[in-house]
Amino acid sequence: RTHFESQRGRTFAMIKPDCYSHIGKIVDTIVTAGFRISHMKMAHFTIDDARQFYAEHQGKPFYNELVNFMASDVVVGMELIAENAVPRWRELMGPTNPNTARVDAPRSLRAVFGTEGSHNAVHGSDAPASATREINFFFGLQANPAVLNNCTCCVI
Ligand code: RTP
Ligand code: MG
Repeated sequence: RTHFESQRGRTFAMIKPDCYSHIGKIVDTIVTAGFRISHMKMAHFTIDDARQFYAEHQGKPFYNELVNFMASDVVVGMELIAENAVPRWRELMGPTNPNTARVDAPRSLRAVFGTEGSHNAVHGSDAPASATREINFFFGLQANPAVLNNCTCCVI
């Protein structure tokens, strides 16, 4: 395995409930940016699902609003494969707050599709370990070394 290949990884991406009508454009942006979408699923979180998914934020002032928002309508979860998938997806998303994103990263997904505050269009894992936890939560999938390292169909 080359060093380049060993950097290849996966992340969990999710289209939040405010962006149902923009699924096509967001998927197009993801593929055009060079990610491989290895799994994709629609779901509608219960309040308890949303609480578990964002458990790290329990007790923060925005937690209840975030949980209610995430359970308010359908979401689309994706496992994305790319070199340095976690930071590359976060870069494509842009800063957490859409208003900040519009100033600092005007072409990012949150700048283009986010409205304000919690309604920021997309989610992305903050570290490889978070990606594993979130992918297991959403799909129940273990990391597949064949997909990560030997998939000749992936031109990324
Ligand atoms: P995410 O986990 O959804 O990808 O977002 P993130 O890493 O950029 O931000 P994080 O700190 O993990 O916050 C999770 C989500 O909570 C909402 N939030 N609202 N009003 C606020 O101050 C505030 N801070 C965070 C956002 O929906 C954020 O994406
Ligand atoms: Mg986060």
